[in-house]
Amino acid sequence: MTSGIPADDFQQRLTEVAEATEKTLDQLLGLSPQPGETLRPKRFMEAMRYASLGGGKRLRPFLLIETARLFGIEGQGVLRAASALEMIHCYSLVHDDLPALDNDDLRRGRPTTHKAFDEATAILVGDGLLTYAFDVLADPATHPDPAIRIELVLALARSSGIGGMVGGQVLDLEAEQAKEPHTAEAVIELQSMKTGALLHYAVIAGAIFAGASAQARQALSDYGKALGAAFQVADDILDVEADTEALGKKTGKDADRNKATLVASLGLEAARKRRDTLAAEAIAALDSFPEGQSATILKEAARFAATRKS
Ligand code: GRG
Repeated sequence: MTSGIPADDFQQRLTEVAEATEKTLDQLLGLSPQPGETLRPKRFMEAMRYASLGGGKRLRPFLLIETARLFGIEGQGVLRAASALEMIHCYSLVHDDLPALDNDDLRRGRPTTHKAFDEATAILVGDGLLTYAFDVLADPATHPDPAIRIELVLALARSSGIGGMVGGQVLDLEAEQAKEPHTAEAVIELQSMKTGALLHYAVIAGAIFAGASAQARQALSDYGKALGAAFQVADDILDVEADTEALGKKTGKDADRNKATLVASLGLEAARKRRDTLAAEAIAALDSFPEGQSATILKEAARFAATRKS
């Protein structure tokens, strides 16, 4: 599972991308209305910023940006697409933490949005981030070619919507009520939707942005699927092994809530093995690319997704 790049270089690049994403989100979430908007309510924008700024690993933006960089594409447009994706992720966290869903008080090491503001505001923050993500992608400032913008929008809708993240969340809720233990196959499918689809989108969006060939997209798709699955098994394992402070959210809650996890259906040791196998599969999927810095860094990202501590 080695990728040949020192972990420090990966961490440094992850930090750089996180800072650039933070700056772009900060600009996008300003108080000035855009053409076609009337005004941006002040307290609501504070809540939008609270939910999006100052936290998170920014792994999804990282994957989008580094995939585009694999094809020599960088710049403000890519950062806007990466920030739009992060908005969808932040909306999912805000809504997932709501009393009607997971009812969590802690996220990214601080009070959840509905705790820091109120429940109605948190619902609207999710709605606002979800809508704004598609606004940002559809804006010509993101990419001059309308065909590319439509492709980015469509793929994000498919990944985050009914048959992707939202559908996965629905299956997750249904699984909590199930009397029988969940089969590993059912958990794998649920997780590929709930968490995997958005991580897969991150790499596919980078490839769309760069106009990558069908062959390159297939390799990246295989990489994204394996990485997404490894990331979620790692999440299941962290819920059992990590402590709340390191993780920045409450741990041990999966078992309490009868969550469908691979630790529950396979056991801890088999879940660890599956996580490592998936990370190795993700790395192997990139073997068809020349050994440039970006492919190497994407391989390191797969290792990171599997072995992260938070
Ligand atoms: C509410 C529509 C809706 C969907 C929610 C993704 C999701 C579906 C809920 C998030 C709950 C959760 C903890 C899922 C497990 C995997 C996951 C997405 C963890 C958080 O992602 P990280 O680790 O978080 O990338 P940071 O804070 O680093 O951005």
